[in-house]
Amino acid sequence: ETTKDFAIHSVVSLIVDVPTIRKHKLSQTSVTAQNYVIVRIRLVNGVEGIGEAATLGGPRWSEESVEGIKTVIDTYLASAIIGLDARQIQIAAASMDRAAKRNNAAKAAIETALWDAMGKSLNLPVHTFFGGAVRTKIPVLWTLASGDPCQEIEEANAKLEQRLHNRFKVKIGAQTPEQDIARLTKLTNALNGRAELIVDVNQAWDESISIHYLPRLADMGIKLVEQPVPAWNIPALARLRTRPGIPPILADECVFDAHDMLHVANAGAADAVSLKLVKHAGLVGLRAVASVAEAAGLELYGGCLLESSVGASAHLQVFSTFRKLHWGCEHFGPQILISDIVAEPLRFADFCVHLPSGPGIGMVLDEDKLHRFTRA
Ligand code: MUC
Ligand code: MG
Repeated sequence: ETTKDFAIHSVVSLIVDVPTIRKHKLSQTSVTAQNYVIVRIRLVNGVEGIGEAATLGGPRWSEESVEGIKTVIDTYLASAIIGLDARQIQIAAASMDRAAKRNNAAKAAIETALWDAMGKSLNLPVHTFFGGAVRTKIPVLWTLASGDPCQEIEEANAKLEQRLHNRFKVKIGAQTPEQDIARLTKLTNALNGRAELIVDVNQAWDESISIHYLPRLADMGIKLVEQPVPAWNIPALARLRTRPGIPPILADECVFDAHDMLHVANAGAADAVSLKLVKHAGLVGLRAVASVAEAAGLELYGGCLLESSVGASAHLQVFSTFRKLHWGCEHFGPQILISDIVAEPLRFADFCVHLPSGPGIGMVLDEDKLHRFTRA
């Protein structure tokens, strides 16, 4: 095959809204549908690569919304890569960086589609390009986020019974800390050693609330606390970690790029980092952030933004190559949708999500489902 075969012929972006099976409530927002931008990149050789940019409640979890992502792709990023060789991902990424600052979710969706197109052209799964998978399944948690402890206990029990999940992440911070402690007490009592719990505060607390409540979370047996304070307050995280009785801290919104990771590691502000394509601008960026974390002795956590099987399988292509993935992953997203958008969704069994075996990211779009959820 000639280089020309791999030239990028077209870039199409679609906004897709998929309802969730229940309301998902975070500290700052609540969603009843997941909004994605699906990117389809066609090469001159006829192969199509796909990628996904996930958001959570419009521009509330981070600054990017599906409307913004689609506009940036259609107006700036598509023209920056059309005609380039899809195998030269670094050249495409540099061209996108010249065309637009940040916009990491938009860039990640395109980069994913390029890796997928390359993998499908060469008949190789994308993890091959990242050194090859060292595991074919990854422990996966489920997030409890209805806010109603009775519903949450029922949901957790069902997941345990079906052997789908035995670690749960509880979204807190939408209520007062006392209300959240009461809710968590009900959950820990009901689950009583049958499952591990971690919490995500999504930046809702400040340093003094954290000083008071983090030791109480540790006493309850909470294994990990994600982003208790605002993303900017890295010094507070570092001070909190020097206090006795503080559970391990997971950095999420305070780490977007590798520079952020270095800063957090140097400050001693976290024990682990949540890795997400939407934050790191693509698979290469995700690997880079993970490398900085590994070099600093931080643990890796496979993060998500409630992706469909498209975005989730892109993450798994890199997560599967880490020699150590201490906290497993949280790619339960495909299971919270009323329907996936691919022909053969990711498989969940034995408390794990399983790495697909097909070429590229291992996913093929289901055109009917995609059409059903595509925004007019
Ligand atoms: C986040 O902040 O971690 C991931 C899982 C979930 O329930 O919310 C997201 C975002
Ligand atoms: Mg988080």
